[in-house]
Amino acid sequence: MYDTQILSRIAEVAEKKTSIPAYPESVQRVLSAVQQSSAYWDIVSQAEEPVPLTAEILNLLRQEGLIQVEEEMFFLTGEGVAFCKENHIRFSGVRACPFCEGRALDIQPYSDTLEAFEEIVKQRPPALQAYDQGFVTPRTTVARVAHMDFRGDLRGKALLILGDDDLVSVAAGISSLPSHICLIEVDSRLTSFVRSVSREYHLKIEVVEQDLRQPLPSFLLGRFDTFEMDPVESRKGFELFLQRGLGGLKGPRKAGYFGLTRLESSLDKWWDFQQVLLKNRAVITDIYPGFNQYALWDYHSQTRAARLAPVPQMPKNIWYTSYWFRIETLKGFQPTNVPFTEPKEVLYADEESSTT
Ligand code: SPD
Repeated sequence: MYDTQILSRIAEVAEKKTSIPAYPESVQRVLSAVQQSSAYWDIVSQAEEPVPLTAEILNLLRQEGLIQVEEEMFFLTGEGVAFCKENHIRFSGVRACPFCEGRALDIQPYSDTLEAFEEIVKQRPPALQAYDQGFVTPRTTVARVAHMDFRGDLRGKALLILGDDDLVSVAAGISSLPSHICLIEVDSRLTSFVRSVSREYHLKIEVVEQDLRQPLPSFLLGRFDTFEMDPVESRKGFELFLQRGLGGLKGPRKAGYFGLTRLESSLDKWWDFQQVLLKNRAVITDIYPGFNQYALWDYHSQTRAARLAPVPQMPKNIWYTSYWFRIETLKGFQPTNVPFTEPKEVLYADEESSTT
């Protein structure tokens, strides 16, 4: 008979060490992930717990003799196998649909957009850690466009994009579907790139170079049907991005789209995000797990995630993914439009973040 208290004990110690909420289920998820894969970054990806927590849980499971590391790969020990069997902790064997990459959307009608987009992005600027950049794959960007169109939020609609290393403005422009596209972006490399692509391909993207900590300029307030963003995931960062997105919308029953990851935000933090949405009279209509797949970024070795890794491995496959949300505003929503005055650091980093 195995001691199931071990899961609670590990969760308790991991939470104490990382200051990230941990549950016996967090430990189970890591044990299940080790059954799916032996490579560290794949385990992190599949466990879907904040990266520092997964790293700590792996360390503790190793100390408890339930997992072992051989040539930098993770395996259950004999004791670990018996423990998982006894406690019904196992990988189901079900994987996301390879055709749609788990997005439940057919992007075939956008294949011309994808083809042109893939060509254009060959010249894109590399991701900068300073702005938490790390762009999604071209298929992901085009899938975002497809999703907005699928839900009736793109065709003939005015689209506001808040920060765009993913280049959604460009893909939406190539699709020719929106009536208007406006991008607000702080990074001058990206504003120059989008301006030049827009000129060359006649995409008519309005580009405003501005830090989102500043209020939206009045000419952008209440002008849009839809907003899109991939926000930083501190609580304050999310709220700031959301305020700017909502500020751009024309009124109730307009839509917003954004990504949230479980690798830098615990479900407890998600609860806070959802409170912010509710407070702002916005309701979640769609959530797609694993929709956003992020290409590996050059600065990986300089991240906290890399420093915390129990083995000195570099990721070989895409490991960073996020859920894709659609929200709608309801009667009574009243966004604020005030400057963000707190130190910049609180926007980017908290105890759960590890790649910013
Ligand atoms: N810093 C790594 C890349 C992360 C890109 N931003 C993801 C934010 C998700 N909301």
